[in-house]
Amino acid sequence: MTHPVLRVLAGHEVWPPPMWLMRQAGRYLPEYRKIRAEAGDFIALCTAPKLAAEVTLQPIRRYGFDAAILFSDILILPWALGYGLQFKEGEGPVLPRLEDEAGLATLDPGRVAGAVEPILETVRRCREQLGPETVLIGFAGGPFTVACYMVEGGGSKEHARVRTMAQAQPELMDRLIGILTESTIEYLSAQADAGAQVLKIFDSWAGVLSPRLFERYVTAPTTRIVQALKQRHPEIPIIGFPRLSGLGAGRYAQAAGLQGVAFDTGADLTVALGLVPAGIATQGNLDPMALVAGGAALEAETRVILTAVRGKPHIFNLGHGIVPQTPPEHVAELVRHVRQG
Ligand code: 1CP
Repeated sequence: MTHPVLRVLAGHEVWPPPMWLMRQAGRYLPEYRKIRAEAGDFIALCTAPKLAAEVTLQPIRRYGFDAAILFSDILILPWALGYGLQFKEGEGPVLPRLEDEAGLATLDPGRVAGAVEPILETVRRCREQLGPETVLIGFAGGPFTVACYMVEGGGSKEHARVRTMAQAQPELMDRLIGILTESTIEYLSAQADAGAQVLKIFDSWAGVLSPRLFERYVTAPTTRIVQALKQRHPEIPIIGFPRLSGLGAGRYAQAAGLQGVAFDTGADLTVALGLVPAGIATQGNLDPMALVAGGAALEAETRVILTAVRGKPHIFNLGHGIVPQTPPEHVAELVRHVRQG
C-alpha cells in the first residue's frame, strides 16, 4: 500500500494527517547534542554519513514521525561549489560576500558531484535503516534563498544587499540564480537516485521579494528545477516552501508544477487553502512557539490547523523549524493530539 505521505502528495486526503516537523533533528534533543559534540563542527557532522544518518533517525525512533528528513543544510550547496562556508557557534553561517563577477567566477559547478558524495551516502544509509512506514525526504534550498546567504555573507534581517542586487544588477543576479538552479537540479536528482522518496525546496526568504522579482527569482527557477527533475524522476513528489510569500503561495505551486506547498506560521489556512488549486497538497503550519509553550496553547493551535485541513490533502508540520528551547515532551504531546485527529 502506498505510504500516507505519498498518498497525500498524490492529492488524496488521509486522516489523521501524516506528520513530520521541520528541524525535527536538532539541538532540542539531548541525543543530538551528544553526537553534535562528538562531531565538533557542524559541516563535519553533515559530511560524516554514519553520524548524519544516526541524527536523521533519532526523532523517528523517539516519535515515530511519518517522514524522516535528511540531516544536512541548504548551505551545503555553496560549500560544494567551492564557496567558503563556516558555521560559527552562536552566530550561524558565515560566508564570503558575493558582490560581482569575480565572486561568480569562484563558483565551480564541476566539483559539486564529488563534494556531495558523503551526503548521498547519508541518504543511502538512512533509506537502508528506515522501515517502510517512514518516507525519506531529500532537500535543497531554493536558489534565491541560497543566494541570500551568499550575497549577504550569512544570515540577515533586512536582506538589503541581495534585494538591491536583484533590482539594480539583474544580469548578475540572473547568472548567480542560473548557476544555483542548475547545481540544485544535479544535487536533488542525485538525492533521488540515492533513495530520497520526496524532495523539498526550502525558499525561506522568498517573501522578501516584490511580486515581480518573486516571479523571476523564485517561481521561474523552481519551475525549471521541477521540470528537469520530472524528466529524470517522473514519480517523485516535490514540496515547495516559499516562506512569507503570503497570497502568492498557491499560484507559485501551480505554476512550478509542485505536488505540495508548505505554509509558514502566519498563513491563515482557512483562507490560504482556498488559493491552492485542487490536487496540490499543503503542509504546515503550527507556530514553533506553541510547541515551546505546550499545554492549552499547543492544543488550541493544533486544533485550528486540524479543523482547517479536514477533507484536504495535508501533511501536518510546523510553520518554521523547531527551536532549541523546545521541551522534547511537548513534541510527544503534539504527536498525540495530531494522531487523535
Ligand atoms: O549548531 C547546530 O547544531 C546547527 C543548527 C542547524 C541545524 C540543526 C543548522 C545551521 N542547520 C541545521 C539542519 C537543517 N537545516 C536541516 C536538517 C533537517 C531538519 O531536521 O529539518 C534543514 C532542512 C535545514 C535547512 C535550512 N538551513 C534552512 C531552510 C529552512 C529554514 O529553517 O528556514 C535555512 C534557512 C538554513 C540556514 C541555516 N543553517 C543553520 C542555521 C543556524 C541557519 C539559519 C541562519 C539564519 O538565521 O539565517
